[in-house]
Amino acid sequence: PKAHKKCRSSLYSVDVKRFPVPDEKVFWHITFLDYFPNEYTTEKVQRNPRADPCDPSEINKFNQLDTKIDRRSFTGHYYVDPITNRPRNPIGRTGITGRGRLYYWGPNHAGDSVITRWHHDEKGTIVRRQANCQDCFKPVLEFVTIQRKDTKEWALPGGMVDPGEHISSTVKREFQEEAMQDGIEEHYISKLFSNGYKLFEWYADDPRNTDNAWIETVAINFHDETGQLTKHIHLDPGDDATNVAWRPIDRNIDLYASHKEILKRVVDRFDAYW
Ligand code: RP5
Ligand code: MG
Ligand code: MG
Repeated sequence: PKAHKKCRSSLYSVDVKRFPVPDEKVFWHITFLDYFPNEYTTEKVQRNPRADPCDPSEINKFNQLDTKIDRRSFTGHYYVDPITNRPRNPIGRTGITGRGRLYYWGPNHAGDSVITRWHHDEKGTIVRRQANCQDCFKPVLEFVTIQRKDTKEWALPGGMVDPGEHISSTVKREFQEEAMQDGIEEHYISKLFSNGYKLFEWYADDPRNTDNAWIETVAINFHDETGQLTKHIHLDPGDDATNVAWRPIDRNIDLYASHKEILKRVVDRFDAYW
């Protein structure tokens, strides 16, 4: 697997330092004798009744569907320490143990939506840009992006799967919460979200990941080929967002967590400009 990056940057939150993990020491099978990560779980998570118990020994369904909580990983079977019963991050070291800000030991499932349409100029023509091949112009896609309140980074609209919730409901609900005004244009939204295409389901390189808790996400593409549907949907930043916008896609875009990798998948899907 590819090594994670964003969960190794020096700080977890303002005052918690991650133990530095160099690129070549990420994977667990590489010996790192003087690896002494800090333990960190926020007070808020420790007190939250909807979060897991503080002692993971109380959980006996790791790597399984635990009633309404899916503790399975897209990466396959993850290791659980036989003494502490703590799950181990399937990608590698993050410089911190505990759960940080995450509710669950092991995988924390999320969903993201990639809403796309073709990028048009003022005259209504699809914009084409010169691609990496000779005399070859490719059409430009645009997507809905939100600016996150927590890190200020631009991101795909998305959020955590509620217990028992189907991923298709998660992505629609989170899009409505983060990118639109409440309860309007339900007809257009339902139409847009009726035809999804799964782009990605894997470990997310999220800055909140720890050695014992991490995010995995399913990203679903909803494409509006003619642009006739999304023109009725008015974007308005919601609870977790300070901004929302349509933005043309290219390779220089910098996004939260694994979202850039997800965008590349949609570009490949439509053979668009990158
Ligand atoms: C990312 O964190 C996922 O891809 C998803 O976008 C997000 C879920 O967390 P919240 O938006 O609920 O904070 O890794
Ligand atoms: Mg969110
Ligand atoms: Mg949200």
